[in-house]
Amino acid sequence: MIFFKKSTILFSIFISLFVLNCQNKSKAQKDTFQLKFALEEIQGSVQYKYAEKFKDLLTKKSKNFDVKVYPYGTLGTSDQITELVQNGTLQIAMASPGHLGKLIPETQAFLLHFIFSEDQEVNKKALSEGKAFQLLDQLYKEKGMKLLSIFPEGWQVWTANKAIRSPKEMQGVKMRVMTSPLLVESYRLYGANPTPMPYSEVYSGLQLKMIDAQVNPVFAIEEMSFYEVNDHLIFPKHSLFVTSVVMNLKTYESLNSKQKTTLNEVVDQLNDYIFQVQSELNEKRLAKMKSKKSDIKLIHLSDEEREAFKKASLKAREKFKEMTGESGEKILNALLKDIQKHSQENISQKE
Ligand code: 6CS
Repeated sequence: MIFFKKSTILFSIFISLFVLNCQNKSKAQKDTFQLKFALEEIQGSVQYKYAEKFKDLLTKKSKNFDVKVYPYGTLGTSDQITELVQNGTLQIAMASPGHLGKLIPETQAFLLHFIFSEDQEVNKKALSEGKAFQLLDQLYKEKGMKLLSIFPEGWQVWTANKAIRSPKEMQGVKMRVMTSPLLVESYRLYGANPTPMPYSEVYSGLQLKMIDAQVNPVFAIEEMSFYEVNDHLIFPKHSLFVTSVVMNLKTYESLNSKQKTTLNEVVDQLNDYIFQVQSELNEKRLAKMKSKKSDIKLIHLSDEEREAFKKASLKAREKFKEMTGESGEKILNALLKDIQKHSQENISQKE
C-alpha cells in the first residue's frame, strides 16, 4: 500500500534537496555532468526501467555523465518535480501531460480520447517521430526545459467499485483524474464527477471512499495496489498514458555538440526499448493481478459501447482548442495527421 502524508513529502523534499546540494559540490569538482533524474513513478515502473536503462547506456557511452535516479516518493509530486527541473535543482525528469497540461496546455492534445490508433506501433511512431514533437519542443523551451522524448506507457484503464459500460453508468462516478484541466472536462462530458488529485493520494482516496474510481495503465494499477481497493478493471481503449522526458534547458545547452549527440543517441535508442518494456510489463502485471485476486472483474468494452463514449468525448476537442488557441490546434492537427500517416504505412506493410 502506498500512502504519503503531506508532511512526509515536504520532509523528504527538504532532505533530498540537501543531499542533492552536497552531491552537486563534489561532482562539480570532478567536472562531470551530474544528472539527477526524477520520476513520477515508483521503483519497478515503466519510468523506472527507462531511467535505469538511460543511466546504463549513457554512462557506458561517455565518462562525462553521472546519473542518479530518484523514484516517486523520494522528491515530491509531478508538479514539484517539474518545477525542480525548471529551476535547475534537477536536470532530468518525467513530465506527463496529465499533470504538465497546467504549465504547457498544448500537451493536453495527448489526453484527448479516441484519437489514437488501436495499433500501438502506430501511436509510438506518431509520438516519437512526429511534427507534434517538433512544435512542442519550442513550447517546452519557453518554460526552461528541453523536450527529450515522448512515449506511451500503455492504454488507460478504469478501476471502479462497479461495472461501467456506458456513459449512463458513469453518471456521478467520482473518478480520480490527473491534474490537467482537460481531464476534468473530458470526464464531465461522460457524466462523471471528476476529482483531480496527486498520484500519491489515490490509494487512500479509494480506500476512504472519497473517490469511486480512477484511471491508469495496468502496470501502475498493479504496482500502486489500486486493484486491492477497486474490484472492476474496465478496458475502454479510449486513451493512452503518454509521458515526456524533459531536461533543464540550461544544462542541455551547456553540453558540447559531442555530448549532445551522445545524449540524443541514447534517447533514440530508448524508444524501442521502452515500447517493448511497457508492453511486457502491462501484460505480466495483468496476469499477476488476476492470480493475486481471482475474483477481479475484467470488462472489455465492445465497439458499440466504446462508440457511445466516443460520441460523448468529441466536445473535449473543442474545449482543447478553446484552452490552447491556434498553437494547440496546430499540434493536434499534426498529431492526428501523423497517426493517420503511420496507420496507412502499417496497413500497407502488412498487405
Ligand atoms: O496517475 C498519475 O498521476 C500517474 N500515473 C502514472 C502511470 N504515471 C505518472 C502519473 O503521475
